[in-house]
Amino acid sequence: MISFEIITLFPKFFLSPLKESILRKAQEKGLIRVRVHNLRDYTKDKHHVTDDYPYGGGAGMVLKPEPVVEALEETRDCRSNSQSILLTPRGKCFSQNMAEQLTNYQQIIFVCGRYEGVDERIRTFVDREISIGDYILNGGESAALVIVETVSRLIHGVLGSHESISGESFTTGLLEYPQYTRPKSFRDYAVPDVLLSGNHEEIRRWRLREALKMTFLRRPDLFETKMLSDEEKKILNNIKQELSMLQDKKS
Ligand code: 6GU
Repeated sequence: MISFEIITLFPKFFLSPLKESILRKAQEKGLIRVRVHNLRDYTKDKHHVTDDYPYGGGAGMVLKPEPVVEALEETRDCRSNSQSILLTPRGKCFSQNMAEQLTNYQQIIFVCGRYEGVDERIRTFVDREISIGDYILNGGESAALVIVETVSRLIHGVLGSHESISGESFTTGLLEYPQYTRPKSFRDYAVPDVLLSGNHEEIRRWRLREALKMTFLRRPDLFETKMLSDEEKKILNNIKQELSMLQDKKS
């Protein structure tokens, strides 16, 4: 069982996302536990102040260190192998690889930063800093949900067999091949014949080719890190030839 602890100024933000679908079932099955902690509960002053004006002046407020560090220390389970994460646009960019690493911890504690900033000294009290991409959110709350969901679905038993992850993109290192369901023809757009052929080997090869083509066209950067099998190399070369022939015809 992996425990996620989320330290936030906006606990209600998490109410419905954690009560739906796969994350709800994962909690009911006891595979994950998610607890949301209100940062204001860890203040010691009468007015429960969590932020203050920045020294040196400037716009916006800065998250104070005392409540955050108090929350981290009260939440951390010393008996389990625990990882604390500050969510901030300055962090290392989240990835499927990072999610796989995080499944090795028994407890993951998130501190949701605010976009105006957190007191710099908070950074020395967390194990790492993570961002979920190159854009600015109002705070780390959405990022915490993204990471909880990504890590949870890697835990054995969270997905049913029909939702299996073995063939999906970023597991194979390729973008996914196109999928179709009924009807066979929709507004003059037909399902590719090969998928109706019942020939499993041909279908496998078609899907691999489409996945390689999609990746080559949209995310060629993924090939920089992916190891290709001999079959994949052959198909990819064939795709490049085909595409360059199409180019030649146009010009
Ligand atoms: Cl973790 N926080 C904020 N405020 N913005 C972000 C982010 C995190 N990741 C991407 N943008």
